[in-house]
Amino acid sequence: MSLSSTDPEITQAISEETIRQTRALEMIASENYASAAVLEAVGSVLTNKYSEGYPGSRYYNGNGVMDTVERLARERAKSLFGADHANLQPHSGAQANMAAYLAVLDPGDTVMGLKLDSGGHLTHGSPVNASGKTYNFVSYEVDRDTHLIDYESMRNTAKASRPKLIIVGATAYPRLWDFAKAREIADEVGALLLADMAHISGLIAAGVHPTPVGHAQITTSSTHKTLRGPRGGMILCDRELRRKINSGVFPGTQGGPMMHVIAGKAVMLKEAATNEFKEYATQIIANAKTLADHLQRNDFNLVTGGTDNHLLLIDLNNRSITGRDAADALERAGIVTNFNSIPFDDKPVREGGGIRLGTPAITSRGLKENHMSSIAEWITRALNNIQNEIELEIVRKEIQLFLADFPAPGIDLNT
Ligand code: DSN
Repeated sequence: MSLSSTDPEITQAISEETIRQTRALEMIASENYASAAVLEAVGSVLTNKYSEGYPGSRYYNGNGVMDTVERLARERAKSLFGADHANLQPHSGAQANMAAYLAVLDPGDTVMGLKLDSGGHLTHGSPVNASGKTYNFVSYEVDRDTHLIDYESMRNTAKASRPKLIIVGATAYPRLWDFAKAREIADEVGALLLADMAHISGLIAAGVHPTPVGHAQITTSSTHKTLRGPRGGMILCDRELRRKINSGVFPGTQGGPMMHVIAGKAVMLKEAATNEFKEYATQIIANAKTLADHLQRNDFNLVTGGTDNHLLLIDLNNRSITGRDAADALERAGIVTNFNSIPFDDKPVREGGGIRLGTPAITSRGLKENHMSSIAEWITRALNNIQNEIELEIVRKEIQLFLADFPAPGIDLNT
């Protein structure tokens, strides 16, 4: 029986969400459109199977096909990123991080991560997250003036706190990382280096952002951001850490892997090795840089003064509005973003002094540099009129009309 005949409410919700995803400018930096092939794999019968363990060593029978799927995913990840070992079982980027910590740390160990308002992630030691509750996290920050990662301060903090692990990577940092320098610092204090490349893994796969692999002994990622796969996570690591990392995932922090999602990850990894993917990743950065230029011309302040990757962080301090109010007005105008803390923010986390914008999803729809001036104008009009519902509605209609020429990958509105 089809979903529409058994469950009209869920059918209706999926249909509404499909329309929402196609009619708005999707500019959340961590979101994207998975291909039809990825969606097909994730919606397959592989969801029915229990596969605890790893290829060739499972706790349940009937896993021959699952071994093939997981081996394909593993080999594709190793080849794409040049890694010794890959584990595709983490259910998410957060799970990948927790499994990696369990693999190499003991409770109470000191770990260094980027502070949340400098662009860090919850799992990099936030006190409300299991990472911050289990390990003794110390933070490094971006430079107070440039808002760039300050490697000298990273070195000084590392020397003072002697961490066992240093984490590099962010959710809201618009510039390139110097992974070689971070490894140098980690070596100086005898720490392991973990790179959380969740946001930039698609750019790294395409070779348009420096890779942490070869510098960080462990690299974690989600698989659905710039990589454009199904929602999930993965871990890459040096050969020597292979067993510890595998145990950290299963049985350390997870039970049965989601084999349907691992199949989707395998499909995504094949797509990410193509020339088309390289063009897409190159275009993401070109679009972000062009959008940054247009927004700056319209008097928006960007954290670090621009971008080198897929995201921009607007500092709203010169506009007297909070990130939350700005993001809400943008949504009413058909531009979906998120409010975000900015470095040294004086606003509470749930208000945010800025908004984060990303170009991955709009690039997947085929938008190019010449479309960025229109997007900057729509953002400007919306944020100059956050209480003018008529103007917000006019912008929303203009965007909807514009997007009709750019079908969203993986979405067939005729079915
Ligand atoms: N929630 C993700 C993001 O939006 O950056 C990080 O996991």
